[in-house]
Amino acid sequence: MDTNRLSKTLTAALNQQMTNEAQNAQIYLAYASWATDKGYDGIANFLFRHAQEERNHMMKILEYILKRGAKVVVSPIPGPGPDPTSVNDCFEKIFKSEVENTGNIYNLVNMSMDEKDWATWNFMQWFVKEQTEEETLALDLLSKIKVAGGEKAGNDALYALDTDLKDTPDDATLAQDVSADNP
Ligand code: OFO
Repeated sequence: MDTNRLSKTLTAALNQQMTNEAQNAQIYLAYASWATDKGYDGIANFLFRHAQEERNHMMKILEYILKRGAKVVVSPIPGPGPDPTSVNDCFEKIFKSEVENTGNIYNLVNMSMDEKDWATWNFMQWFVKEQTEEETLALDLLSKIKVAGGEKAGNDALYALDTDLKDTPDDATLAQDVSADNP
């Protein structure tokens, strides 16, 4: 009796997404190590925490594949690419990789809709919301570095940013959670 509830195509795509999430964890780990090396301990703290979030995303997908009776394939993780050249570059790269990952998530949503696999479609909605949050967070980081002077940010501004990021919450407020009383 076949107990597998996932198509071959979706199984392959979900396995690929596991690797994408693992690669994102490596990117955050690499950038956190770079930030530590440069003396930006607050930024590093934020990035280390985020690396862990990406690993959790990978685990959620792994668990989902198994729970649907399909096969998990753990693949080699591509490298994180070159280190950032500045704090500004670091945040720009993070925003870019989050936007890319949103594209990967949307593809999975489209595929599950094409197959009318509503269980997978429903599962992926958590990731759609998460990506909106992560893009918002990355955009907030970019705004902060822009206010601090972007590529030209001086030591004082970078120090203030570094101190601020140490305590920055891991989640951003989404538009749907805002009210007129609480903008
Ligand atoms: Fe897995 O959320 Fe970022 O990419």
